[in-house]
Amino acid sequence: MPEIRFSQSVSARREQGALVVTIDNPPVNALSAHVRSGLMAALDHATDLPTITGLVITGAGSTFIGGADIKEFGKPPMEPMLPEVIDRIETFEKPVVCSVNGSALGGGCEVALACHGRIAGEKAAFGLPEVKLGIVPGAGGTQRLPRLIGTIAAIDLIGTGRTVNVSEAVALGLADGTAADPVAAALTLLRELGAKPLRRTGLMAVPTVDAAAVSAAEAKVLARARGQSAPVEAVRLVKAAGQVDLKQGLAEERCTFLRLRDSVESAALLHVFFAERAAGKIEGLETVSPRRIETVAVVGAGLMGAGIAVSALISGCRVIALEQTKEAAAGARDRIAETLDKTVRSGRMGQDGRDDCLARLQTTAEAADLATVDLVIEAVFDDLQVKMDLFRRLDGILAPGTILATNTSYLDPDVIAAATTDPTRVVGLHFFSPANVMRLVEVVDCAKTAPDVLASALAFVKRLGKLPVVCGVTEGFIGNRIFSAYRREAELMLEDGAVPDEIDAAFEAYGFPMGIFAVNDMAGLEIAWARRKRQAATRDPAARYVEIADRLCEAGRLGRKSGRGWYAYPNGERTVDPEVTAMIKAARAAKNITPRAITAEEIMGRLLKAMVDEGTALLAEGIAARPGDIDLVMINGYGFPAHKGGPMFTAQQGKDLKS
Ligand code: T1G
Repeated sequence: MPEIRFSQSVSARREQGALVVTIDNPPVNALSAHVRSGLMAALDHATDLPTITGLVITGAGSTFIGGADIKEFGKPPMEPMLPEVIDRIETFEKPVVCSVNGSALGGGCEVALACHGRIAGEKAAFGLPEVKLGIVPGAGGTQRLPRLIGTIAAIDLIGTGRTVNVSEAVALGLADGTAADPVAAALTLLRELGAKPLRRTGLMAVPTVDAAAVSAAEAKVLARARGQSAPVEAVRLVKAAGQVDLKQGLAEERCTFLRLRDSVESAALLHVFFAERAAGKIEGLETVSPRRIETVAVVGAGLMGAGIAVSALISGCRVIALEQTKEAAAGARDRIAETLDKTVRSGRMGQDGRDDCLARLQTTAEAADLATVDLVIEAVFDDLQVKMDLFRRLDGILAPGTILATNTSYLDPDVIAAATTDPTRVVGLHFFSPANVMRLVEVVDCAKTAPDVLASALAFVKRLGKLPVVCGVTEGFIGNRIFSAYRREAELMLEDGAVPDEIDAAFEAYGFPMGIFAVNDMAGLEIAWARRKRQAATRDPAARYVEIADRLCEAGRLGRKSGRGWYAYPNGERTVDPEVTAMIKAARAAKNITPRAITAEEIMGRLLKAMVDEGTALLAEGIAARPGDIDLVMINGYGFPAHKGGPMFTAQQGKDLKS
């Protein structure tokens, strides 16, 4: 059958009397204006030709429809608008069935909801992830989903923005069935539907449900929202679906969608979305092929190493964990197995997946076993001599193509690389703890790192499902340098008149999960103390230096491990300790500082400024390539609230408002 073209991205062919319409708008078949007009034209065509029995809508490539075209946001609206297209599908006189070949997200899921039948291919996924972009569904999702799958499940899906796979979609009633050849199955369903009155989702009644269950589902979503407004609005709209008619519900949804689309929250989350996509793309690496990485060695399987090993195993790699003794190697296997068990308990992996991972794990005390691996990640104690000795030894054992990565947080990877005969194969992979959970990895482009080694490191991190951010060599890389800067500012404020609890409260009210001093207590104060002692000789004597943390350490207050630090922890509860308050007072008195009250607004303003100033310096030094990279590090490594977009985004917003 010849192809009929309706627009640059929408075409169709006749099959078994129906029109099989394909959306081909790479990369993700977003609902750009030409897709919307193409769909309308296809519907017109089917109306005009009485011999056409109905429509099957599908997507070319691996996505069904990735949603509204977010690159059109902020541009003048172009007809036809999506709600119009969706209304036309739902009220169409002939059956319309979608063959969901891949992800049906946002507007894509809303198209599917309006169809009279939905067949899921094996790779299908459904979701309304709008809240992750700071908005709510804008084309009927909040009104049609509860009609189809019930209010409770709709609150969960729309309020969290999570995506469901095929089996869950079928169980929820979101998909009518699944098939290896979804177009063929959709054509069969179309024939069956043709024989009876069409089921129009928007006209269905929302199933009645117990109010207490709705409240519980709502509470769960709101607990995660942490100051974000989109999930709150999304839940409100889903609940309204059960109380008002479709027309009123849709009008309320559209109005909320348009309001949120212009919000700072949405601008921030879109910035994060695009920053994440940009982070993996490095100028000059576009044509560089990464090396194949299938077998990974992790040297030093402590907490960090075990987490890295688990991530690599889950991604399908073979892993060799190297320890110093046979006993330590056995301990490493236990730690890795325990972390995998935790993953099973959390529901993120099945028992079979765990067994499969363990089957790909080898633990050893023989460095010679690493001879043929593709990548070695060193996660031993952060001591320069230890790491240099290790790299020198490995350099003599490994095949020439093997990549050597260091997980150091503060040491100079160029010095570590210099211990090898081939520093071009050395790169930094700075994971965050716990490494099997945290998404961020700073990929350190060392002075001599070869382009294909950097490209391989990036590809490997992405394969782990993590977020790589490239940075140059500097003490603490991007994240810890910024962390040091705002921690220093926080300590200056202690001298100026604030107490730890006030600073932490302001930080947490802004949206960070935990205050600066509480984080310090959790991580332990001794590593920074040791660093300060190392740096004492070279410190600028004219620069303001806050000694309070040193006094705490000298008093044995090393953080939670020692039972007390910036706070006391009676019964595990974080509590203000008068002893610390007295130490702070004494430090002020020793410097003749008259304390003054500092408001929460000033506290947050000063902390943000410290972050932005350090970020600006990192950009100027060429350590970070883009402001968005800095924002990603702060959001994914340090708990900066994503819906505020990161410090650099916040600073830019401030400038935009002033200009
Ligand atoms: N619009 C425009 N471009 C998009 C896009 C979209 N919706 N989604 C992705 N891209 C671009 C992306 O910027 C990148 O571009 C490329 O596609 C590949 O993306 C009315 C309000 C579909 C699961 O939130 O989750 O519908 O960097 O690297 O890993 O209610 O993209 O190459 O230039 O992520 O294969 C709701 C967002 C929109 C889905 C594919 N939809 N996208 O993952 O590729 S709002 C979403 C994704 C909405 C209605 C409303 C993923 C993906 P570049 P990628 P991937």
